[in-house]
Amino acid sequence: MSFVSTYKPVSFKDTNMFKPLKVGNTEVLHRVFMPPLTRMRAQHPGNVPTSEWAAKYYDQRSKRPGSMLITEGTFISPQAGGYDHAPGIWSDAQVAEWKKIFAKIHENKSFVWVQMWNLGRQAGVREMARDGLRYDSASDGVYMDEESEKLSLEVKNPQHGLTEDEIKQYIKEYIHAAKNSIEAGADGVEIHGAHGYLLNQFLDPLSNKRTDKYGGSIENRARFTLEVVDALIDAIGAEKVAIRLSPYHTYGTMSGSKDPCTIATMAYVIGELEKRRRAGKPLAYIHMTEPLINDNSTGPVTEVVPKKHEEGTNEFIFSIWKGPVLRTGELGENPTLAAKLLENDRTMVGYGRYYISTPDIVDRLEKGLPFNNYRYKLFYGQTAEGYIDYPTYDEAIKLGYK
Ligand code: FMN
Repeated sequence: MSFVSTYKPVSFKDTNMFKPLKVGNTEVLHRVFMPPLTRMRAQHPGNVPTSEWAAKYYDQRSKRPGSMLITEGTFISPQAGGYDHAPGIWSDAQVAEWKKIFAKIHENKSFVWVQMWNLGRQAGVREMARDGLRYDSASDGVYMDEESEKLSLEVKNPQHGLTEDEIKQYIKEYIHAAKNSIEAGADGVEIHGAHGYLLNQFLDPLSNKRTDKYGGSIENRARFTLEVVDALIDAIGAEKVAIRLSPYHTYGTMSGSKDPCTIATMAYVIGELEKRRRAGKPLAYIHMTEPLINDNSTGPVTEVVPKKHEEGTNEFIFSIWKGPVLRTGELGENPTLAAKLLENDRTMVGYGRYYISTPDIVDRLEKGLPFNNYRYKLFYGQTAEGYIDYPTYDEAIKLGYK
């Protein structure tokens, strides 16, 4: 293994990166955060985190006091799931394991947010059929692609558009999972509204063909997302709630920037969140996925080759939303861009793949030291290898990294 040598590391010591920032009820001591990173190391059946490994993994990455970590996508209920080795936070057994993980993070004086995940039509349809669970989305039969349609019909679990009662049930499950997260010690929750998962399927007219109050106009398509937001504000308090959005992404067969109206939908949601902020219910932050050509970086199974950023920008959020903004997407390879984003005093920057490979990434960003290369083939899998065996800088030097 070796250090990344394809670009020259720079020190962020004298930028806003090392200024504290209030996020929800927490005060982070620097503006680097670990974005949600699915690692597929939970136990099946039960979707229980493997805490001996996971506690070490999150411990290694929260050693720098005042760091902010967002957990990997975490299912709010079995019906919201569909990957055997991703964790959930609906059961007592899961909460017990998360408690141990969050305790480690807090021992390091760092903070943790749980990403609330609901896959919709990105679920493994075979696994859903095996477990007697529906294959949900906004609308009946609007498949991501031919392959998922074929498989879904083969296993006799056709894509199902949610009924209003089922939407209400999901909202209850979001509340239950959010309360469990707080009980387990989390500092807050991030609603996953991005990357083509269920809430994004409702937001996007390509997957949402409904004719009721959850489909058609922007207001209607945004209704489910905002109902989840409001339910969680009531359940755990606005300062403990956040959301992730990805206006430009086509992952999961979303419109992204192919549809010039996508930004209008996102701007509406963000405007509604700003209204709540002004009414004394401020969400902790909004997390924006940056516009990338390489959609693989939402969860690659092949190596990510950085490409230039596509036309489009998330800057529009600053004219609407006046709270903290988190931004993630190929910033590891683009230090100049990261520095530019940090000039805005409400901004935090996320490093995904390099937080996996570089547990002490914050120290290295401060000192201008190179990151460790990552092994993308080990991003997912039930191994300690590629998970808890990445060295700190000093360890890497001893190991002979070049
Ligand atoms: N994004 C999420 O919102 N939830 C996830 O669970 C999630 N899992 C990911 C798993 C892997 C292995 C990778 C590489 C990315 C994942 N992402 C997920 C996207 C990252 O949060 C991030 O946006 C992406 O890696 C781009 O940042 P980077 O260029 O710094 O890696």
